[in-house]
Amino acid sequence: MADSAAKPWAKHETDELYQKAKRAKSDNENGGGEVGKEIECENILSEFKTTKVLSDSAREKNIFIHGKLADQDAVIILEKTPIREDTLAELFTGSTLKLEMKNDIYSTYRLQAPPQLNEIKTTVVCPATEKHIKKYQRQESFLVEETGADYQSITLPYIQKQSFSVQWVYNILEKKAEADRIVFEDPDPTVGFLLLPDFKWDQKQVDDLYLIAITLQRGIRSFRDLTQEHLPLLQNIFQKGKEAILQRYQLPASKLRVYLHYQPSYYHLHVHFTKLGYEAPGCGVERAHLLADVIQNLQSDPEYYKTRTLYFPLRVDDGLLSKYKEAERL
Ligand code: M7G
Repeated sequence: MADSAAKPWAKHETDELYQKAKRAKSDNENGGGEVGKEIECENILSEFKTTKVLSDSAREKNIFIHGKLADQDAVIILEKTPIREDTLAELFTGSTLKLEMKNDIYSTYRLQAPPQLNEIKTTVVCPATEKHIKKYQRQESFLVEETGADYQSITLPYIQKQSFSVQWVYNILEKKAEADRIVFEDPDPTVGFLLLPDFKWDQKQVDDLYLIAITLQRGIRSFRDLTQEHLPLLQNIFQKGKEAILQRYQLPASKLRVYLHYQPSYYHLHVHFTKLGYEAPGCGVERAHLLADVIQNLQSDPEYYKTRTLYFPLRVDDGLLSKYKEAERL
């Protein structure tokens, strides 16, 4: 693990959050209703009934499962987390070892780590919609070519009816959820944004750093809606986002991949900040567009994203793909 300098930060941060979370437990029990604090809670997963494994990866050590939680559809994501350098001493001294085989100078073991070093990052989406279940299912994809006219006649009508709810985004903007996770906030109504950890990141190490900047302005669905008038907003997110990450995580701009997705899953403008070198899901060229390029494109042509043909992958059972097929655009 490379960024050992950042570990004291990580440990301090998570310990503090954990303590705060424990204090928050009673608030929550009193019906505070705030979502997103890390609290000790009952094991709701003991009632989970698996319907189907949507996808899994031995390499990434994760599994996406569809099932029922109290009769509601749910998606559960289980993911083994990286081994941290700052926990090695505890891992070596506090574990038990079971020998699997020994041959000459080679031996393999099963190490049973203390429970606190053996956590599985768990994400629960409940109630999950059909669209969530499809999102996490491994599927074949097709590259779609979308002209400016296609966007108006095919994509826009579809996303206006079919896209994921952005209630979670509004909860963040209104500080009803994840307020204690905000890393940076610019409250300006036009160029302002909130920067906070993406829920894919457990914040325990900077190697897989992942934050999102969410614009305060509502109604900008994706970069198809951007024109030159949004340049100050984009430049502000780029500049202040990088500064905030340097200050908090000691990670310079030269170590960051800052980009937008097209198509996004959630149509409220947001920017992804990930650590360069970390292969975040969706960071491939067919989906991720560097914010630096987006800014330059708008500087050279105010109508760039209204008129350009854009390419993006769609999964085989994505309703939008059917629309492109119906329109004989595929
Ligand atoms: P996207 O490009 O719209 O979709 O990015 P993607 O999920 O297909 O990449 C939305 C980003 O927001 C993703 O990186 C998600 O992991 C993240 N995200 C989604 N939800 C529902 C939440 C949430 O409730 N809290 C936080 N902090 N991040 C979320």
